[in-house]
Amino acid sequence: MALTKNRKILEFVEESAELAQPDKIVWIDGSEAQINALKKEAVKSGELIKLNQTLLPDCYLHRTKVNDVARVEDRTFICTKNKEDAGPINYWMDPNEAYELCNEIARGSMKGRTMYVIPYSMGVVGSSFAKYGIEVTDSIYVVLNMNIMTRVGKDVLTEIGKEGDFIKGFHAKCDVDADKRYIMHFPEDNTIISVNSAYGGNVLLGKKCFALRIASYLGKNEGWMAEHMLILGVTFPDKTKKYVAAAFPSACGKTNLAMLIPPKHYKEAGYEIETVGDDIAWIRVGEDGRLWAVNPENGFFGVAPGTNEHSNYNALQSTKRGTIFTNVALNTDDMTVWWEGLSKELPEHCIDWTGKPWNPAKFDKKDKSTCSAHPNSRFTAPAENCPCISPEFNSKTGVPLSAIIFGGRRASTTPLVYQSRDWNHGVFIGSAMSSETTAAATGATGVLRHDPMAMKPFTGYHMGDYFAHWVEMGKKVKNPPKIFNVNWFRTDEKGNFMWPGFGDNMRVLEWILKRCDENPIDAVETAIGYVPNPEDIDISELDYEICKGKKFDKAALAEILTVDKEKWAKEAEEIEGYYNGTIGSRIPQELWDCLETLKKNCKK
Ligand code: OXD
Ligand code: MN
Repeated sequence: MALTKNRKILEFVEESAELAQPDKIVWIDGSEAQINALKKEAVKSGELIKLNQTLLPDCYLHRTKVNDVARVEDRTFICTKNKEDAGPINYWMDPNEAYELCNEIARGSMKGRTMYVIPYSMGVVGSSFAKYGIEVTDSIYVVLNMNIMTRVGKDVLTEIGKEGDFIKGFHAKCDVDADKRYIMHFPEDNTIISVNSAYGGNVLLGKKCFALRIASYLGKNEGWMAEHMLILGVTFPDKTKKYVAAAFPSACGKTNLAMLIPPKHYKEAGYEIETVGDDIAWIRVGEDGRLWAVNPENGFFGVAPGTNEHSNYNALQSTKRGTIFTNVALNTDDMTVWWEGLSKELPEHCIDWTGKPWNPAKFDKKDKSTCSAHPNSRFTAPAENCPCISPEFNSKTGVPLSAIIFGGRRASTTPLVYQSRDWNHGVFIGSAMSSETTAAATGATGVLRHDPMAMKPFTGYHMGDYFAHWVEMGKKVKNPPKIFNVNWFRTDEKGNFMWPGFGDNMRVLEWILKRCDENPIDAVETAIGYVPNPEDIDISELDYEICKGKKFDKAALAEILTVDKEKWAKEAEEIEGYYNGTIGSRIPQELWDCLETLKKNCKK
């Protein structure tokens, strides 16, 4: 039975049903009884595998089709009336053509299936940040994941009310045919359509599709920002707190930074980290002239491989109950899960992510095809499980930001950390970000590509206008956060990482926040911005081997803080090529000016 009298919602559901012709329509009310019944049904049909309920209570494993394991950027479209408005780096399709194409694909596709209607909220229901969506889908997996990742249920419908607006999301898995897979966004119609996929990033429509692509477009028009950023809080020994948002491309360690455990001597001194979010931040200007951020999600859709007790204890703990694992290995000895990097010892009896017995003797960590878990295998875990979840997680106003951090995977050139000279220079740094590609999207991995503000795959409009929006936002904030860039991934000539990363990133965070003090710690002005004096980064009690027998020391720190002007002159040329050749005409003058300054500084 329909759970609302909102005419627009009823029409959307009716139209979707007329098109897809499901046998049955089920409204998701968010009750435990309904969710439990769906889990049972999914286990019965084989869509979910029930895991060891003593060791992993209420946890399940799901396997996608082998052709459906990551976001598909080349099949993800922004469908604006004018092609120009989607911009030069989004795939574009004419909206009429896109609707027609998807309707053709989806027609009758739910025959013999049930269509679920999911009312969900991005943000705390009833808060001024919150935005609402209705996703219809023929996948129980989607319902159960949405129920973890967003706030689902009747109270969302009550908030939308009789007349309220919402984002329409239509998902039909069809035959999971990769050649007919489309993820379409219609920002001018507040609509998303996803067909022929069942992989999280393509089908949990609240996440990338709504909370980033559609929301970034809404943010531009309404004067706020939707960003691909984690949010964390740092408590200092004197019990004061500061909050930071950080944008790194997919699978570059946002979840790890958001949940980091400080080194022992920091903990003993009283430093603590709390997690507000690990992937998405919605940011508004507060009445106090600062930027305030909320995490619109309700769970973590984290990358499993590499997650272990040491790399991210808090993430691992978050997966211990109420979690859905996707494409990890099944340890048949005790019906738990395993993935590469979870433990040093390899389990003897596993079924790999494709459903076949796995032979640990053949495992070669350099050959992905021998892995038991897919490199982009995931856990969908409730945020409330996280031992370091922030008390502000459910705040209706969000948290005030002291710093914004950009970062990517760069083997060379980019120092461990540097600070922009001012807001616009910070926007320039974000706009010029490049990073090596990862398994989060289909295509080659390890290829250096531009990924401005880590938003290349997620901006719902023209990237030049997006840069201009950042510049405009800077004019509205009286007390803007300071902007920084970090690079945890610098390597030596043998390819060894030169910085330990993980918990030791606390040492860099400390410097960043000291730069945000009223009386900031000193720094060295360089061609690209402010770099720490090496003695101002605490490397005490750091035990890290850069390469065989060589310990990380002051000299190694100085090396990863160097700014090589020759390399940066080349980088500036490269950025100019990207600006001119790829983004083009809509780049604001303020950023061109920053580029000129960089070029000049590198010549001096
Ligand atoms: C994600 C991604 O899943 O960025 O968060 O791909
Ligand atoms: Mn992401």
